[in-house]
Amino acid sequence: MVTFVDRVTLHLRAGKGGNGCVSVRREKFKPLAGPDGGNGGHGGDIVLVADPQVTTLLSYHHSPHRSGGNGGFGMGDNRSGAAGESIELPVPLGTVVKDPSGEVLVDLIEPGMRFVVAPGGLGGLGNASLASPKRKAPGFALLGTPGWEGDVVLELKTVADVALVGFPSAGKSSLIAAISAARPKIADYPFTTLHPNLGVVEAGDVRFTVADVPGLIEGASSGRGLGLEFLRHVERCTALVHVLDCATLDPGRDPLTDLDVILAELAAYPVPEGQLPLLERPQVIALNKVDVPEARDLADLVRPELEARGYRVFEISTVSRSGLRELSFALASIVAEHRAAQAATPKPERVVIRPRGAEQDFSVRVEGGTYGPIYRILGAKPLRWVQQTDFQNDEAVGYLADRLEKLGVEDELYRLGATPGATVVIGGDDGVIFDWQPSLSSVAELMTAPRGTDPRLDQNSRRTTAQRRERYHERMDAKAEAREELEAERLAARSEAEDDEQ
Ligand SMILES: Nc1nc2c(ncn2[C@@H]2O[C@H](COP(=O)(O)OP(=O)(O)OP(=O)(O)O)[C@@H](O)[C@H]2O)c(=O)[nH]1
Ligand SMILES: [Mg+2]
Repeated sequence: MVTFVDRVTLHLRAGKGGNGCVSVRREKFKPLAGPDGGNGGHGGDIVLVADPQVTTLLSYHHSPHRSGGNGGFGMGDNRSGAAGESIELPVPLGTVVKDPSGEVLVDLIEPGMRFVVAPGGLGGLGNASLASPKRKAPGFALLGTPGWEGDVVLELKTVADVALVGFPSAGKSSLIAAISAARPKIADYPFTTLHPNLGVVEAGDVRFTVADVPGLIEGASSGRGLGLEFLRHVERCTALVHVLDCATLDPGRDPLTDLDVILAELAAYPVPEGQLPLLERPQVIALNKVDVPEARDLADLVRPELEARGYRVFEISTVSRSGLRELSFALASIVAEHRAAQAATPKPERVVIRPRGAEQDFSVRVEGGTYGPIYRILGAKPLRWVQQTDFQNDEAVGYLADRLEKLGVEDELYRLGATPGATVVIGGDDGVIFDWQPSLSSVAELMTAPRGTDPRLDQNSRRTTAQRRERYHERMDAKAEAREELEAERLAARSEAEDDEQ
């Protein structure tokens, strides 16, 4: 069975960037001829592409986990790592990409539109690229950063010019089948259509798309029948056609009451901001099934009333095909008029994607902790720099400190009252924790240290075993003292109590 899938959650992992390489060129009489470690390759992106050939999100429903290729590691002799393979995911036109909280990231409505939904990680620089006049022979390289990882929701909204709405079995699917090449399921029981069908209609030199929507009933806006959920597919339509069944034998139903019920339901449908409410769009009426004699009589009866209410009315039959041509041409002219008006007015602003975290370089948040305040550094740059740092390598850690200093992180910490030894965390819950040792940039620049070292790190802040042992004894002594004091207090209290008793 083919299921119609109009909403899927994708679990994405873009490729990781390759690590940079630390390498030193060797020449015959010059064993240390300069750094030549190449850069790591960038991780592969995951890109969504609006593809007119694709009509459903089904393939993502079956395999929602997608990942990009990892970048290759840099190598000696200035060889860069290969870029990770990017993957392209074709999606139907009209796919809306949202983050799990429901915020729209992009609306892929034009053929060929591309959206880098998960950017790959950056390749790390090799030590050749990190060399500078001040740092002639870096003994470290940057690590590749992880690619973007997370979930996005794809939601398909059919992009149709004209929407057919009406009660179940009014003949919406029959109409679409009669005026286009679409072959939807048609049957004489309600709710035959469980998902919108799309057909392309050609009338004169106008080509437009028509969608039918699963039948609506009274109370659809509160979830009866299939509800109004499917109306989101026609949210963007230019015009509506009310398909009214003139041959129904159901008690209490006739074209006029049917229309009023549908109008009430449509009025309850909230369109997204910036779009015209459904009932303010052009609407025409198709009185269907006039091949049945009683239906034709009824159509003739209600027609004047509908026209008096301002509607253009077409009497049609999808069986005898009468009236279809007139209806198609009328719709074509509405669509063409709308398109001309659209072309004349400047295009509405396209969805702009906010670059994540680009508003500010970094921010420092002071949090209260059991052992004094914690200074939490947040921001895209510091987080990336931490990911790029090889914490096994003192020089790489020194480089990180330099970068943070240059960004102004140290100044900000001073401003917020951090003192040497304060706890500094870079990142969120899984951030990296430091004891802050302020560096004086001027001092750092004056110092010339041998390759592979950073003098600031030589001031080893870790206590030696002897120091630790000393601290331990001090603590034990203090504890013993406290215990003695308590004991003395207890005894004093007891003797007092005994005194009272006597
Ligand atoms: N006599 C006659 N019967 C029609 C006409 N159009 C549709 N029908 C019949 O009406 C029934 C319902 O048609 P559908 O096209 O499935 O109706 P629908 O509006 O798509 O219904 P749902 O998908 O359930 O909302 C079918 O048995 C059709 O054969 C028509 O012009 N004349
Ligand atoms: Mg149908």
